[in-house]
Amino acid sequence: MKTRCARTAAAVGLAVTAAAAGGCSQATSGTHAQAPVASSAASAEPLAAASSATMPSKIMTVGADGLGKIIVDGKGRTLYLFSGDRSAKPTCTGTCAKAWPPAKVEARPTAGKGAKSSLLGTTTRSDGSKQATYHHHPLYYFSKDKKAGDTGGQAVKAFHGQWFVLDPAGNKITKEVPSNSRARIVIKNFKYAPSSLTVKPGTTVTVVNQDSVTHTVTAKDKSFDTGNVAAGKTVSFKAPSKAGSHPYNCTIHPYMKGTLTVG
Ligand SMILES: [Cu+2]
Repeated sequence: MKTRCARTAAAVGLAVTAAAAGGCSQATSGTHAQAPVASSAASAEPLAAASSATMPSKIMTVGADGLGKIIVDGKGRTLYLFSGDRSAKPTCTGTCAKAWPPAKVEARPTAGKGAKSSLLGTTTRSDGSKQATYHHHPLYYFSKDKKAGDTGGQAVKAFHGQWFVLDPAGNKITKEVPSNSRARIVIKNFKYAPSSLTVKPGTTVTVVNQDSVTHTVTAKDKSFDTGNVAAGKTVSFKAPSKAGSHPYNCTIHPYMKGTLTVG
């Protein structure tokens, strides 16, 4: 660990050695949940600052609806590659980097669940900052993705290239996101995904039960209730017509909880 950190710091140069050292001590501490990296955000532009709050000290995979397993940061925020990057040298700068904030890091990220440690790396941007790479692809956020699970940048064409999510092997996924997946709740492993979903009033919400037991999606305020959704079945219900937050759970497994926000 020490050898790798020393090498990383040397490669980047004197200017960020202190930052890199900070990253190293963090990496050796074994805790990655809340990276103490806020100090570097002060001089960054607003979007980059927003993304630096979720710097990918950890890279992992999650199942994204309609896309399969994709690469995300430690907080579940979707990461993209840019087809315009022909090598590990990032070419998205200026206006591009405002729309697609680079996943800046201070040290090589660690591999969380599903990610391959050997595919993780960093690259140096033209301004000297460091950006996380996966399978040599510089990683970016999409500025319109607001929360974990958002994949609004998938297959978007912008800045003379196209943007794609990555599979666990580090290859681009070219599939489009199914248009109906925005209002979908998938039940898997006794969990709702996403556990927090925001839809427009009256939207038809599809519920897919991928478990081998029956579940329900039942609003505490009774504004919606799927009733029993048998294993493997798909049902739908209509979201309430008034704006508001509607916590729900499974009447069979009350510890299963989610929130549907209408707004
Ligand atoms: Cu249940």
